[in-house]
Amino acid sequence: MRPSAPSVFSVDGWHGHAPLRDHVTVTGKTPFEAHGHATARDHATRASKRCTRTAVAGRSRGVVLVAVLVVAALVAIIAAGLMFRVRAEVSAAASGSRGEQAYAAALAGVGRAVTVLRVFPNDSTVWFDNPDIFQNQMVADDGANRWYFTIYGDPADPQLGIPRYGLTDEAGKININVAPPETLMNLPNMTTELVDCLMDYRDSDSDTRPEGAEQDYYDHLDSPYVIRNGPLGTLEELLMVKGFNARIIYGEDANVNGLLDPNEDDGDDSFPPDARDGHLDRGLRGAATVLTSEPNRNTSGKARININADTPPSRIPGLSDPTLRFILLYRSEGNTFKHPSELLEMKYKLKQDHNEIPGAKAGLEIDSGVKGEQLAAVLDELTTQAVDKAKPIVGLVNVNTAPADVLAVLPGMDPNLAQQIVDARRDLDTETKASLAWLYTQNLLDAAAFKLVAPQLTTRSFQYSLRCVGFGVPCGRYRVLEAVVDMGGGSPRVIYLRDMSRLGMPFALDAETMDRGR
Ligand SMILES: [Ca+2]
Ligand SMILES: [Ca+2]
Ligand SMILES: [Ca+2]
Ligand SMILES: [Ca+2]
Repeated sequence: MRPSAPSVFSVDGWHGHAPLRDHVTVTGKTPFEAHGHATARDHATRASKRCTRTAVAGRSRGVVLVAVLVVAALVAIIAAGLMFRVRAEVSAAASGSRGEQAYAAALAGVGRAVTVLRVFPNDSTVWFDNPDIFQNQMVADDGANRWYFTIYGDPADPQLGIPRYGLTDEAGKININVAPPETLMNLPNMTTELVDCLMDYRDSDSDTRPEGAEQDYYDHLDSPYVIRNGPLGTLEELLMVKGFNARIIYGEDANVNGLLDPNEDDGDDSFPPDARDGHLDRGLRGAATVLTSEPNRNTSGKARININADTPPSRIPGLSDPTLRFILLYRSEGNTFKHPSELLEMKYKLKQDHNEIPGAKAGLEIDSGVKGEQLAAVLDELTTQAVDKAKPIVGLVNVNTAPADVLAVLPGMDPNLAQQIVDARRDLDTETKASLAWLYTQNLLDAAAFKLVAPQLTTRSFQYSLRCVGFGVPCGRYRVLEAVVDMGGGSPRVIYLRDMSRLGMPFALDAETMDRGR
């Protein structure tokens, strides 16, 4: 039997989501740089220098506003050019010059996010939920209309109907490009068939897994296409994978606002179909990403030392000679380390005599000397993969920001342990949380359990996503953008931009708050 076409855009009446051509991945440069407006960065840098924490916290919101107005002015100039690159579909709500004003206002929001991340990359209290700098922010008054932006994200409780005004850390999600099958299987809405199909779609071979599908399946579709056989570029590319549809990716959240809207809780009475249970199934989207990576460098930005390299290191900052000797002996007997965390409380029985080191005879048990005190240095300074600037570490989950239900899906974790971690991290200071070692030194995990989870975890984040609505009052024109900002290169770059205006205004405008903001 000829296989039917995969349900890409039409399952259960799901026509609402933008096809793939609506997505763009802007690589290498910010929109400002991409269009040669180097001064945008200059302004932003100067602005960020002026922008002290108190200013952002409210003492002088005007300073930030001025900075954003400067960015917004530049953004307005380049908006038209960028639109051609994005090739976004222009919905009725967004047509005409006011639509472009709304688009520019939304882009100003992206600029605000970039500024905030540049100044406070590690302070989630500033960027996670902060209406003072993200809600109803006025960028221009053209006489006829006042133009605002609001940056929003999924709130903890979709039922309350209030968005969270802030950015989302992508490192708080599972990267489906590198997650092993057992992790994928634990994600919302996943089945063994979906996992096999995704694994086949992303693996480089053409060997079909038991319930999977390789190129030969896609060749026989009514409209055949070539599959990636590599990492997916966007989460929405999942729609190209056999078995996936919008219901699996977006759950019941048809307008992707993270809130439980009336039509998402009325069963089949109106689109979309839902369980009518007072609960919003947010689908795979809230827990999955394709965009996380971090440079293989220590916290000071220096290249890490590869303990699997042919020439073992002659010294390791923060580590003792016995540890260095341990690494040397272990490697010289043909072993390789899987991950630096393996060194924690590690013992090894020598198989050969090592005449160059006194006492190192076959049968001697040696000790790495790595305990809780050395663990942070081990994890920061060492790596087990070749150090290559072009080769970041992909898909680590930030143990300090990931929600409990995301931590729980990792191998070696369970819901109980994940919740304990989330509870414990609330009381820890930034310095303690700077290294993964806290999971061990705070007695949440013993050495064996730590080694199991450590290779999947990080305490750093480099990619942040946001959704931003730009709108005019009183005209009511609006545009909604989704963007991802990447900090991996040292300064923020917008690596993903999508116009999602066609999904509608994400929430009702709060006129009262806006009047206060005048
Ligand atoms: Ca395969
Ligand atoms: Ca394949
Ligand atoms: Ca919704
Ligand atoms: Ca419904």
